[in-house]
Amino acid sequence: MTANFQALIGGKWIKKGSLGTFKNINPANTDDIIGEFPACGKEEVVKAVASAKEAQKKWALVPAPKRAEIIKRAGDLLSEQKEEIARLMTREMGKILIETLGDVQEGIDTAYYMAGEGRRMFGDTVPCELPNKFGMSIRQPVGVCGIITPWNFPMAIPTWKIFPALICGNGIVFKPATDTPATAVRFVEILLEAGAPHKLVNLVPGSGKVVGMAMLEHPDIRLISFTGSTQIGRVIAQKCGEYLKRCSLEMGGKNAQIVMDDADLDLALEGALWGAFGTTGQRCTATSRLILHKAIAEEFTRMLLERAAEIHIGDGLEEKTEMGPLINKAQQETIAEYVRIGKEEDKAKLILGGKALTKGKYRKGFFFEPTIFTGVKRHMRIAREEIFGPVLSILEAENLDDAIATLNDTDYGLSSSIYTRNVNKAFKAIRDIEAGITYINVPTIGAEIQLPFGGVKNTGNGHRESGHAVLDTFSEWKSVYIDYSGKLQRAQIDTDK
Ligand code: UN1
Repeated sequence: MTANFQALIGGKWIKKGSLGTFKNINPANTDDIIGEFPACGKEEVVKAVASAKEAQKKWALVPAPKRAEIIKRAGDLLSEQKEEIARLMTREMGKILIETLGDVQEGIDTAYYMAGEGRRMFGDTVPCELPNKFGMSIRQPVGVCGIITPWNFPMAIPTWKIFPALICGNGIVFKPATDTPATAVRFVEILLEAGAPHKLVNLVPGSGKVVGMAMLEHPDIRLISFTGSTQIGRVIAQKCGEYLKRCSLEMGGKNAQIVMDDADLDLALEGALWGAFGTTGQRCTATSRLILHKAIAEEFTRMLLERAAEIHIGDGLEEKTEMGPLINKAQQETIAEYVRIGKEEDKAKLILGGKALTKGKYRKGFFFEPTIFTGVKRHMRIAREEIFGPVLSILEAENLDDAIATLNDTDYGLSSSIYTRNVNKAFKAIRDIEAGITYINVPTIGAEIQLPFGGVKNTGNGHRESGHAVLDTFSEWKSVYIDYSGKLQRAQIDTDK
């Protein structure tokens, strides 16, 4: 197994980085060490960038439909190895098998979508204002792209970034999260097997402080695409500002689900459970606030409490498990700290959970109970800060306007949801909710890859992943004017002749 867990720098797999190695641990069972991984440093980043830069020049000349064939093959290989990769992913990051299968599926979907872009990548052809003149816009590569990804979607998120980067003709320096390097290795192996040039794609595992920082400061990395916390995103944005790098950030969320008094409560209940406790709440799209119309608040809270108390917690590879562990000890401590904060905030009431599970079969993992607070008010920290765990804050609203105002009363703006059977209310919510994604009668999680993904306010910096929108991140527009009149024609000046 160890042979698989290497870094890929300049077309060569290496076992050790300049900073040695680090261990990858199963969060459901700390006795289970998945492997040792090279801890890379600046030296490896410099080599990786040089390699990607050189290889990118050739790759940019490969016709996009040919690049697409490689991406399509990568999709096929992901498909063939879906189950095996999903099992490895559950082992390294804890979420349950159906979710890790879904994570790989998201990568497959992106591969096939982006392979299609190889024959599209639409630009514009436009009429020109002068006779015998032609105008069009084409997409060109950006150069070397720095890809920095989180641990919660170890396959989906790297594929969201790397497939579009490749179809647009770019070179890759990829730093996966230190908690999930094994899935990243599998992905890069698949890219090579599918035919991606060895020196074009570089995998540089290591810490954000060292590897990430070296990527930010390297002048030949022209673009950084990052998914992670708003705190780190700010640092990245500042650095990219200093170096005038293009930078696409997908950061935190404090997503809410509204349940109106006319909603199908059973349906809304399924949505709330899945949105809040799926992936143990560790999605940027997770439902961390539930905004209940006051007329149904009591009944819905009772329904939710009953079901949430029954969620089966355990190792994500066991079939009966509905919620796996948190990613690591630090995250377990953070969640416990938020519960402490919640308990101290005036009038918030802990009605379920609130504790790390540390005994019996849970003693070797980073488990946490599904946790629900009621009586939460907009100003409270548990209503405002991203927690990234199985903690749900319930707020009440007087009516639709109040519910939307409560939903919008956050620094973030990624995902949002409303359950209502009233079409007028649904459309008002679509118009007035401040978020990159709004779901009607669907939970806040589960975006499909053919629509743009990203958020407003402190969630993003104006870019989107997925859909064709992501191509705007990974390509530069070039406008082309072709004058076949054989004479100088001056735009804006010779137009009346
Ligand atoms: C994330 O949490 O960063 O929409 C991504 C969803 C998934 C992707 C989540 N398709 O919940």
